[in-house]
Amino acid sequence: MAGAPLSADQIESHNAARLEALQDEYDSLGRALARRGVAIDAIKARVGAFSVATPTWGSGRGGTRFAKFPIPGEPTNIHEKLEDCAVVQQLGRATPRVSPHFPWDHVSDYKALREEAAELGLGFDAVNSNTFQDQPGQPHSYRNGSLSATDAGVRAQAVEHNIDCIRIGEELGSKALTVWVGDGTNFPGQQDLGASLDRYLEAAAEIYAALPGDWRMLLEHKMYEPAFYSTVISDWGSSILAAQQLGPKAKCLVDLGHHAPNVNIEQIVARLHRFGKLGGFHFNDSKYGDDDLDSGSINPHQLFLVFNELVEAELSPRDGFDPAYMIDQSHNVTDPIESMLSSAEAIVGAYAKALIVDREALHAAQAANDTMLAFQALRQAYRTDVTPILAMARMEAGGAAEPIFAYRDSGWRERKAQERRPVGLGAGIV
Ligand code: PSV
Ligand code: MN
Repeated sequence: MAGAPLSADQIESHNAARLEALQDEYDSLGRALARRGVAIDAIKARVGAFSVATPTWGSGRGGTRFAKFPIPGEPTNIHEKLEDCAVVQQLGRATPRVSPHFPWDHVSDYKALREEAAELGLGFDAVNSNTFQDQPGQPHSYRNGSLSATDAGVRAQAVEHNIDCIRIGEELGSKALTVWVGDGTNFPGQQDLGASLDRYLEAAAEIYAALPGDWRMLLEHKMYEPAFYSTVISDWGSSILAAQQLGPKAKCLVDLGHHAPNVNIEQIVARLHRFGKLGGFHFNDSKYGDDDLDSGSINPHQLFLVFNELVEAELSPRDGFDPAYMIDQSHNVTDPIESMLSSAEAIVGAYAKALIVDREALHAAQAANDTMLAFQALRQAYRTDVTPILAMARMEAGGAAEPIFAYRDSGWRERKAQERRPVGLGAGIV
């Protein structure tokens, strides 16, 4: 890779020191899996082919409503964000694309930005629009909503911004627009619940009409925040209805943090797939709400169950099944590069575990109503430590056996702390 940010020699010596032990662990796991009828190399190949996009906004330190505590050397512009995402890709090898957010990542020359990313070994994933914040100089405010606003001028501005995002995405080589609106209400009676959705649908149809033929529009639902009484696209039901009304290029995006507590997200995944509307994911984890914590840090089992449904979906594909996998997290207390490395590994690991489920045994137990054996089919896969598969796949692709340690040893952040301008104080991101 021409413009890789870290020294390939350093990664090589990191790997050389670990290769013997890793090979031993890989071979031992290979024998254990072979006894279960699973070929470890085939799983490694699937793992190597899997990828998830990193969010440009996740490369800076996030914050809460109360404060943001920046770290020295964190990126302050899209160019530095790309560099950090390239570090994640170089070491982890599972994140070859970044998902940009506009206008946060605005530049004057998108062709040059695409080349800059390619030099770093990166491409662009779905573009995200932002009609949940006002921007300097913008004629209309989003204080009363955007695509669902009562004011036609506000709606037109929000539509135009989304169309601008599509045009930018075309220059960057993206193939999807992710639309999340913060529209909603805090008071009963504040808005007509039906009419708000009508206005949203009408505006979303204008954006849909501007999609290039091979693009998808990903509708992201969210139960609450910033609106706390009602949200226009609050749940997967509203999302799928909107996607069905808009047309075949509109699909639903599941952000793992955007549901009521205890909701069965894997079932939502299965339902959306059943109707050919599963478009993508924003991976993260949560303890209480939309916490945007690192993927798999709180509930790795849920992540596994989501991937179990995705592997089932791969086996019985519906119309255009090709979900856009993206991370959407806010890294408030860690180095964002480390969090993205750890999250990508958790996501790929959940996929690997889902791949080694004995599906024949699972389906037979389901057909026979043998609850315990069905559960055991999942349990056996879930408790398998797939770390050697992930490490071997990474190493073979030029990444690091232990990415976080390799990253620490690289001294990247310390170097950037000397070069980059400090981040100002302020509140966090949404
Ligand atoms: C909203 O909470 C959200 O999940 C949407 O995906 C936004 O684009 C992103 O977070 C902004 O941080
Ligand atoms: Mn999201």
